[in-house]
Amino acid sequence: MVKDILEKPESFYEIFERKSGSNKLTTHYCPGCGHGVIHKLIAEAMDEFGIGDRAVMISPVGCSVFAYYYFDCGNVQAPHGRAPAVATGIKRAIPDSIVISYQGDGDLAGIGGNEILHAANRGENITVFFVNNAIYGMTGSQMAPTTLIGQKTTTTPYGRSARNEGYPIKVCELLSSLEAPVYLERVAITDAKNVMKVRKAIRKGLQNQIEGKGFSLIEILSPCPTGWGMKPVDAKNWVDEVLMKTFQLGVFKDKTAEAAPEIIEQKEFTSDEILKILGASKNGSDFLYDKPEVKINYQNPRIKISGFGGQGILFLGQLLSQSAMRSGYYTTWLPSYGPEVRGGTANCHIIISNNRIGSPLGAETDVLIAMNLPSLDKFENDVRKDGLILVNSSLISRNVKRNDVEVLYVPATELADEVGNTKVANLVMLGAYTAKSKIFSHDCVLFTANETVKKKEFLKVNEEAFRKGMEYVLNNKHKKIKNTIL
Ligand SMILES: Cc1ncc(C[n+]2csc(CCOP(=O)(O)OP(=O)(O)O)c2C)c(N)n1
Ligand code: SF4
Repeated sequence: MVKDILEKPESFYEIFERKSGSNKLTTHYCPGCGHGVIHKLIAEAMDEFGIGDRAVMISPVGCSVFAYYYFDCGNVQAPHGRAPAVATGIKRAIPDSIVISYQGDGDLAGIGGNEILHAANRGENITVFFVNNAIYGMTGSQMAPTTLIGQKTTTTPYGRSARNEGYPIKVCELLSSLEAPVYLERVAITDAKNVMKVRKAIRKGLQNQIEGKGFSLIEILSPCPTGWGMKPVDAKNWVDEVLMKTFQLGVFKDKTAEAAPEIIEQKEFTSDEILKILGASKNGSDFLYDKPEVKINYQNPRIKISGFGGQGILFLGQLLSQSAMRSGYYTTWLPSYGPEVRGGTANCHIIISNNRIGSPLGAETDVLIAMNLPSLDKFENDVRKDGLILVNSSLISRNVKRNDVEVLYVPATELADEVGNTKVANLVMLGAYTAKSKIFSHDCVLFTANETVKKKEFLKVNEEAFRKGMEYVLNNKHKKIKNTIL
């Protein structure tokens, strides 16, 4: 039974704070745009099913990218067209979540055409709302895969021609040839009668997921007055009179009645099992080091390691993360690739925690390992108050400017040279950090390094470098700054 809701759905945020302090009560959509209405119908359905606290909305790339400013639920923004892949990952990791993939036609049928095909073919238990406005709204009205033959867009100024650009892709018809999808329907945002059908279809798509029935996709024909260069009323009429001739409304597949609910047993893995899966167990047997007692200031660190390409920055991060795994912590390792690899700074972000980790990236850093000056310049201010900065004082000839953090000046490159290989400055820093934080045992780190390093001739030099770093800190030499202080 459909309930009338005459107020703002609870599944929307109270205010739409797109920019801090903007406090908007309205959406950013153009007048007459279908997205706002569809958002409201989804939010009402979420209220009705009471799924707000377990729903995850995947925002696409396109006009609806800001869904996360409106829906008061879990929100993830996916790269262009990749929402079905992101939805798959979330649903499989958390089967109890209600995952909504919200996508435009450029996003779903263009760049993401392959993604949706395979998610549908796998029968993922997700709900996809496919907003078909036959154009790329956000980027200035370019042709979409669903643009009609003869329709003028900025990239088809003489109208789409089948010969040049092919035919409009009919997603519901296409997916209906697949075995797995449970429910495929095309509806339209036009008059009140059609809006009620959209409402019903949205509810059904969500209900299917709640009952574990499988893949549902609701294609919603939606006006884009701005993209089409029409007044809102004309745009609505154009959906009715023109768009629907190519994209006929109706149910293209409905196996809801016979679809058996999927029962997923979620297995909890023990730390030992995880190590085995990751191939991190010693000689194939279960192997875990004890977690040492760690001073409160060094617990659960979010670590940034930064330097230039060739300094083994990412490898150092891997060693930290793997040592953390072997010591029974939760951990993430997030490398940053980008233009940096061509000579600037390379960096990675590691989290080591006693608790489950929500995101691999935090706004603040507890520990910064700066291997060169640009890294210190760039990340010094991201370190939290009372955090820790390890400075490779061989290459950084200035003091840390902050006076509210702890600093270890370690001449890592020189110490590495002393053991005969400049490249193991990263291992020196690993030794220094291990000695300072005592977050894992040095046996654990050495074992990890030995397991990880493929060329066995490096084992000795790695170990020496690691010990040099440890000794340097344990002997309290790190307070002395060797280089010129600017
Ligand atoms: C990888 C990538 N390619 C291209 C773009 C540019 N881009 C942004 S939105 C968009 C089209 C979105 O159109 P549609 O999915 O139909 O959504 P609408 O804006 O109409 O709601 C494109 C091509 C991008 N952001 N990322
Ligand atoms: S450009 Fe089109 S799809 Fe985007 S907000 Fe405006 S009307 Fe809506």
